[in-house]
Amino acid sequence: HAADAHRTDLMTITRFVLNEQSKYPESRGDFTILLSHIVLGCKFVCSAVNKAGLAKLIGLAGETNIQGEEQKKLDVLSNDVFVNALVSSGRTSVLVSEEDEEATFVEPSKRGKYCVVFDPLDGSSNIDCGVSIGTIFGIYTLDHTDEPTTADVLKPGNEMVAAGYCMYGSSCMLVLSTGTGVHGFTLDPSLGEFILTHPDIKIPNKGNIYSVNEGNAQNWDGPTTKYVEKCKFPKDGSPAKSLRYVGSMVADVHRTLLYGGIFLYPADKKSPNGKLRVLYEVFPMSFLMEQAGGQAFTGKKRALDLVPEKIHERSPIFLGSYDDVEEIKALYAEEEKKN
Ligand code: P6P
Repeated sequence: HAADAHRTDLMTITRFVLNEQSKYPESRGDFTILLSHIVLGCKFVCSAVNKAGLAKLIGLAGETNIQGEEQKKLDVLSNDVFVNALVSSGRTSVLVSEEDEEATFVEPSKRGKYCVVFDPLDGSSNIDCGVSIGTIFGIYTLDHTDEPTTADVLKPGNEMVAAGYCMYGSSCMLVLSTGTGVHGFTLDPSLGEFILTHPDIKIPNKGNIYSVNEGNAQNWDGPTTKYVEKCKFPKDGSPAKSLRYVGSMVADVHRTLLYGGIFLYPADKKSPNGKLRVLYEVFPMSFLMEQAGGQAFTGKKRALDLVPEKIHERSPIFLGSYDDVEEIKALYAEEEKKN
């Protein structure tokens, strides 16, 4: 039977996580139940995003439908789906969403031992031009039985127990780490199941792609300016790097994870903390990069060691291939010595 195992022994994401969780004898399947609700949300969003192009015809997602009702924008719709799925899982106590100004505290009867931070539809401004967008999430455990507060999610990324993203592009891919490596699952629409297609993803130690919005170059600080200059005009005779920038974090990070290289959203004069959000963009992507053998740096420290003070706090971020990030860390260290 081994010969056609890939056809008859389907490793679905649920089965994969059950296998992983069976390593922890004390686990009672709570995480698996939580994850199955996140997966449900991703399947819904995948279907809605794929229909988005038809929205104008069938009045969905931000259009006025034939009854003249204002349909919800896709990112608001996605947020409602994820909040409802997470609350109904009965495994969460605190939720932080990019779409909601305040954290959601789950009612006592439905509380569980996890806190989830997420961006339900990151890069949603790219929907109308068909560019890949995605859901990004990170998971903390609740380590007390008192009333939950925002303190339960204002924790360093190094306390996250799992993180992942789902990319809605030419195919729907869910990339996940529960702390034992990074694994990629592709949605098989005919089965409605995410199937393991990329086991144990490792990012190349060095890449030849840099990914940054060059339009902000006039506002960058010294080390970032020097690093990008080095990518374009290498002094050591090595080939110049290629620039690839989609402008949708999930797409840029996914390419970096698979092909190697570095993704940068630096601080600049206009935004001293950069643009990307710590809890549900920087931390989950940094967690994945480290689990895949890469690293993530804020310009000052290891990204996962940041301790956020506000749930929508931003941070500069440099993440990707280990050796590439080392180079920009050295430039920031040099700058530090001068000051
Ligand atoms: P800029 C999308 O709006 C987003 O939040 C990320 O997905 C993406 O990496 C970044 O902003 C792009 O920002 O300033 O380059 O357009």
